[in-house]
Amino acid sequence: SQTETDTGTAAEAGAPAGVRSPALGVGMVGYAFMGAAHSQGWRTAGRVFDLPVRPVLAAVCGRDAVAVRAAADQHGWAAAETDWRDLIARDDVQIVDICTPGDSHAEIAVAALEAGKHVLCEKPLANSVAEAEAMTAAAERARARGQVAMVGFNYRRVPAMTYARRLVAQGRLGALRHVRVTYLQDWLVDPDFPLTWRLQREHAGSGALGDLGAHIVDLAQYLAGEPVVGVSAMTETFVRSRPLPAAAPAGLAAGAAGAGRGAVTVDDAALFTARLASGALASFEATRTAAGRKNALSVELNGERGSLAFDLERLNELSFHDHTEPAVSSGFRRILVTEPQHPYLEAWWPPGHALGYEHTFVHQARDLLHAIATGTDPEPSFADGLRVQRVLAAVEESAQKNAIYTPVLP
Ligand code: SOE
Repeated sequence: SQTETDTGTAAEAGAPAGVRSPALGVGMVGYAFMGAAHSQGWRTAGRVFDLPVRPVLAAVCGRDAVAVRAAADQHGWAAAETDWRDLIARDDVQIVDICTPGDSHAEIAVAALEAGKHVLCEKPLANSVAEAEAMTAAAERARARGQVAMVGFNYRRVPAMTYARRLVAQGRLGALRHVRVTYLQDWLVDPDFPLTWRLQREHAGSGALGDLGAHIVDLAQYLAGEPVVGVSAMTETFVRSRPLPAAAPAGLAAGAAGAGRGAVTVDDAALFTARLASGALASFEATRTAAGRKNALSVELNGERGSLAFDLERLNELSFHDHTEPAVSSGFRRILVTEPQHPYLEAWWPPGHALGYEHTFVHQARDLLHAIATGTDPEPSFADGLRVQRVLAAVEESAQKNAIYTPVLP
């Protein structure tokens, strides 16, 4: 059964004044870009949403004692640890939030689940299918004990995406024919961007594929409500060696280059077509070398009865075309997804007062806490993360065979 404490005060937990729901301590491993984003989610969720359990930012963990203490102060964590095993062992930590590179996800997640903790793990779930399988098996065993494990595909929690899923599930698009998704960034255009962990297979598992492709595979499967069953893929590494970094840079910042160069062991870009279980066709493009594209995630779904289109750079908007309307007056119309009836919006600002990237992490924290409090299966679960991992593996296999169609499951 889940361990709950009620030792925190409402002020500590960020609950609205006068509200006292049980507190759950969060321990976060990693504090770079994703750690900062998750901290924002944990700090804000209880101030905006009426939560059945409220998060307390108990401790953050990183290897450098001085830097992790500074991160704790900056992001509002009560304590700092330098060994993730000590973080997991803390009595005031009931949720372990993993924001480290992929090479440590499996070890930390399995240990945390076995120690009786709930787990939130950044995407991609792991660096290999075998690791993702072990994590999913550990999550299933923990589920029987009342614990919850969720993978951080935060873009499901853009209100327009959650609403799009609702429209698809209601049949407003009818049978899907096409799913078209792209995720484009440009921080690797510069050939002198240093060789950080995201460019090393042993740390990141893959390149644009796991970093960005994982998001769009999850989004496509979530929005369509069905799995990818096979892929035909090409990947490319345009810049094959890069300067070694002088020091570990934070987030996507280039940081200073040191002496010497090292080999890039992951893809810069991945392109693939796919079949979904229903027979719908999909196309995916993930790259970190698309000059001028900063965080450009786009989705289009075409069905028998209509279409939906979305662009993350205009994330409060969803375009919808209802093909059952008379052709003379139909066409794509812009829905401003800021009404209180839209997902998550009941707790935010009045209509038209837009949300942004950071809010997806607030929604993620909210949904995890609801799953814990109500004992419901979390979404996306580790099993969802594993489904994505299998698609990534099939993409790599297909790319190695020169775009030969590769089934996701044998
Ligand atoms: C880097 O490409 C990155 O930080 C991804 O790792 C995140 O998952 C994405 O949300 C933003 O870009």
